[in-house]
Amino acid sequence: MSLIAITVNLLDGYREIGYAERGEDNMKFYNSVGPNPRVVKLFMAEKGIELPEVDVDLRGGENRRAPYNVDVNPAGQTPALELDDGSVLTEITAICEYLEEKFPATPLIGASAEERAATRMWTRRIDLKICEPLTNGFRFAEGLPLFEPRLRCLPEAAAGLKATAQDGVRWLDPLIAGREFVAGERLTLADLMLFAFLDFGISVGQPIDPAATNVIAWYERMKARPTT
Ligand SMILES: N[C@@H](CCC(=O)N[C@@H](CS)C(=O)NCC(=O)O)C(=O)O
Repeated sequence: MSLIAITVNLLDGYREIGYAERGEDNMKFYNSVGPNPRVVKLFMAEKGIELPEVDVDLRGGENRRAPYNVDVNPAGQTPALELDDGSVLTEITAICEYLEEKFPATPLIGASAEERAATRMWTRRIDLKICEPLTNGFRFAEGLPLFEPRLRCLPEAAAGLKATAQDGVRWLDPLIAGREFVAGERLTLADLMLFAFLDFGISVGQPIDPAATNVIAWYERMKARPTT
């Protein structure tokens, strides 16, 4: 956090009378379509954080060209969070961890070491078992025309990746039986990530397996939240 000078306007000019922390209102969120930016948007909405936004034209490939992939994110992806000192954070879990520390009210990662560890465990499980294969299943099939010029695509893997994501959903299903949220009785980053990606999956032809009744009931509860 950088400091800004507090000044008073005197007859002979401005005089510094102290310093204050530069506010979070100097942060800037690079947004676009897609489930990854949506995770952070949901995280901010649940916490009541509002930041200035820059809309990146992902379909037009703006994220893969200079200046974005030089000045903002060398990985050429969204989202990104520019901090008030001008540095840039990327990777949705890192961005959410940062926001949690800056805005600890309404904890979505956790208020204790145990809660934070549990959230990170569930977030990682959901990312690896569901989000990654679901997204790559899309990129290598329906998304192929958009993604083939951008990254190595494995169309032959698409069906297997989609099935792997459904395996992950079926694996999760009995584990959340009787729970309000993925990690128990509190809303966490794991819920927001799972919701954003399952909702995206539904929109691109990867519906939730109807046999996963606990996940479907959880999804409906999440969908009814005012923030989603
Ligand atoms: N691991 C990254 C994934 C970011 C990502 O895949 N973003 C997508 C949007 S949902 C993207 O930029 N896709 C366009 C592209 O790769 O050109 C994160 O956690 O932020």
